Amino acid sequence: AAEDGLNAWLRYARISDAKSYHKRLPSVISTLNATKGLPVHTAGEELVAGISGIFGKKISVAKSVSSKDTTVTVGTVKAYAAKDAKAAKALPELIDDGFYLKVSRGNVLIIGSNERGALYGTFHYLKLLAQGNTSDFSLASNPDAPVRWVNQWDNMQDGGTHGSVERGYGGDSIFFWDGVIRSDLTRVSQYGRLLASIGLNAVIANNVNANASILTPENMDGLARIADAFRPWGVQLGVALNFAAPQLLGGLDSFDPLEPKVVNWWQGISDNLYKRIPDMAGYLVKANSEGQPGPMTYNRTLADGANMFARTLQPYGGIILFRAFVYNHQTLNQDRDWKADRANAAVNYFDGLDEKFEDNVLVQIKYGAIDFQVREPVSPLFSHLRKTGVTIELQITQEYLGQQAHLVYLAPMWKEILDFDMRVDNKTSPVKDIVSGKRFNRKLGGYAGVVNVGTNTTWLGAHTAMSNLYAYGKLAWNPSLKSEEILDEWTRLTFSSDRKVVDVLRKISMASWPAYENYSGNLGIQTLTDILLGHYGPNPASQDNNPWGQWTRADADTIGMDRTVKNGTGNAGQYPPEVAAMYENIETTPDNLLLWFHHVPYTQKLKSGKTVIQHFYDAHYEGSATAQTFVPLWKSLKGKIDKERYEHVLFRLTYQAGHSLVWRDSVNQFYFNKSGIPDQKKRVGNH
Ligand code: GCW
Repeated sequence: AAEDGLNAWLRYARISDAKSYHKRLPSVISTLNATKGLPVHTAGEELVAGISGIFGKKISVAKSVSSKDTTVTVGTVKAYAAKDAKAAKALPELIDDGFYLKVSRGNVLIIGSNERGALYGTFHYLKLLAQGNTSDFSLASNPDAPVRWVNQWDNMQDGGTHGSVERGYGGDSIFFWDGVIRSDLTRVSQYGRLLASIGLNAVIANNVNANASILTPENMDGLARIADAFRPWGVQLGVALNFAAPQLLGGLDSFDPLEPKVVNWWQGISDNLYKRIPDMAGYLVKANSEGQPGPMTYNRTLADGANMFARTLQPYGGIILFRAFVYNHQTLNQDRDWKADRANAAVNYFDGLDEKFEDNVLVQIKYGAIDFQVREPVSPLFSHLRKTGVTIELQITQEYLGQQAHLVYLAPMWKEILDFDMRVDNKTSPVKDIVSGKRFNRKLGGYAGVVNVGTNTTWLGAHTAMSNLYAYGKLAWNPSLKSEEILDEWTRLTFSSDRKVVDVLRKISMASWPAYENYSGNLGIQTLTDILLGHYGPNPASQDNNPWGQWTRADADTIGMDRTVKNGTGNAGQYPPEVAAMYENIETTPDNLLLWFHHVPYTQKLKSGKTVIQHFYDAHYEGSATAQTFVPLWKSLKGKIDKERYEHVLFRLTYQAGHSLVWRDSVNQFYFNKSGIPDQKKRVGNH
C-alpha cells in the first residue's frame, strides 16, 4: 500500500471491465530511435507498465511492426521525419517540450518536439487510459513557458540531523544524507517520473540557503548521479549556490563578483559541473537576504552578482534563476518608522537594474511581496522588469498554510495571482503573460515551485497535499486550466473515478482555501501564524514588534499596514497607475486586501456593511465551521477508497477540524482583548 502513495497519480490501477477495452487498445509499441536512459525509451517502458496495469493487457516494444498490428508509435519529430518526411511536415507546430498525440481506432501516434515532449505525450495518453478514455482524437499541446522548475529546500547537513528539508513536512531528504549525496537514489528516480508526468523539467535539489560544500569534488560526483537518475525522465538538475563559496570552500580571501580570481574560481566550478553533467539546467541563487552573503557585501549590485554566474554558464547554455526575495531582516524597525516596509524591498533593490542583466538571468519573484501568505497582492516587481526574464515562485509545501496537516488546495489561489491584470502601460497584462514572456516579448520565463518532498511514502506527508503538486505542474504548462478540472483529474487518477469520490474531493478541496483564509487571517492581514516558531498555529501577537516585517500594526483601536503613498509606506505606488489608484483608495481596495493596504479602526465598515472586527469574528466562525464539514464528507467515502489511505486522510481531516477551532478561538479572543469590542453574536469574549 506504500506503493499507492509513491505512485501518487500514476498508479495505473486496474479499471473495471478492463477486458472490454482490449480490442480498442494498440497491440504493439514502436519507439523511434530510442536510446536507453533517455525519455523516448522511458516512454516505451511506461506504456508497457501502464497498459498492463490499467487493462491487464500485455504489449511490448517491437523491433519491427507489421501493418496488421495496431501500434502506438512514440518518438521525436526528427525521428518521425526520417521515417516519413511527408507525414512529419503535416504535423501541427510544436515548440520545445510540446507534443502531438493522435488516437485513431487503436493506432496511436505520439510525437514530441524533443525526447521530453514524446514522454509528456505518452503520459498524457496514459492518463486518459487510466480514466477509461480510449476515444479517437488528436491534440497538439505546447507549454506556456519554457522554465517549469522545482526548487527543493534540502539541506546538505543540519547540525546533527542527517538530511533535513527546510520547511519540508514529508520526512528527510531523498537526495542527501550526512552531508553527501545518498547512495540509493531510487526515490529520486520515482520523483522524476512524477515530475515528468506533469510536465516539470528541472529540479534544484539543494536549499537556496545553500551550503558551499555542495561543490566539493565528491559532491559534484554525487550531483552527477542525481542527474543520471533524473535524465530518463527528461528532468534536468540545477544547483543552488552559496555566494561566499569562493571564500568558504575555495580558500580565497574574497567573494567580490568583480574580482578576476573570484570569477575564475566560479568558471572552474561551472566547467567542472558541466564536465560531469553536460545537460545541467543551471543555478539558483539567494543573495543578500536573511543573512545570506551576496554582492552588496562589496558594494556591487545584484546584477553584478547574477551576471558573474550567468557568464560562466553561457558556454554551456545554462541559465541562472536569481531570487528577488532580497530584504534585510535586521534593519526593519516598526516602532520608529511608519514608512518602513518589507514589501517595498524587492522593487527598491531591483529598480534601475532592468537593463543590466545578461540574457540568461531570470529574476525569480515570489508571488507576493512578503512571503507566501494566505493572501497577498501580486508582487509589484512583476511590472517593473521588462527587459529581464522572470520566474514566478510558488510554494507547494504549505509553510504558512497548514504544513500538510491542513488540506488546502492552492490552485484557486495561484490562479487568482496568475490571472491578475497588472495593467502595465494601461494595457492588459495578466501575470501569467508576464511570466511566460509573452507580455514583454521575452524568450525565457516561467515557473519555480518550492515542493519539498521527503522520504515519507506520501512524498509531502499527506496524500491530499499531492493535488497541489499536480496542479502546479498542470498550471505551469497551461495556466488557463480550471482549478476544478485539474482537481477532478487528479482525484480520478489518485483515488477513483467513482462520481461520489470525485464530488466529495471537489467539495472539500474547493472550500479549503477560503476556509483556511477565514480561520487563519482575513482581509489581507496575512496568515496570523507564529512568526518566530515554525510558522505553524495561531499567534497574532508574534507578527508585530520584531524586524521580520510581517506586521499588522494592531493596537487597541486600529489595525492594518498603511501602504498608501499619501500617508503610508508608499507600496501602493509601486504598482502601475491603474492598480496603484485602486489600492491607494480605501473605497476601491477589495475587502480581502483592505488591511494589507490600509490602517483603519476596527469599526471601519467593509463593502459588505460589516465592521472589520465583526468580519473577523464571523469569518473565523465560518471558516472553522466549513472545516468541520470535511470530516463527514470524507466519511461518506468509506469503502470506496482503500483502508490505508482512507484512514490516513481521515486522521488529518479530523485534526484539521479541531485545529481550526483553536485558530478561531485564539484569533478572535486576541482581537477581542485588544479592542474590547464585543461580538454582536455573543460568541467571543467573557460571557
Ligand atoms: O519565508 C522564508 C522561509 C525560509 C526560506 C525563505 C526563502 C529558504 O521561512 O525558510 O528559506 O523564506 O524563501 O528564502
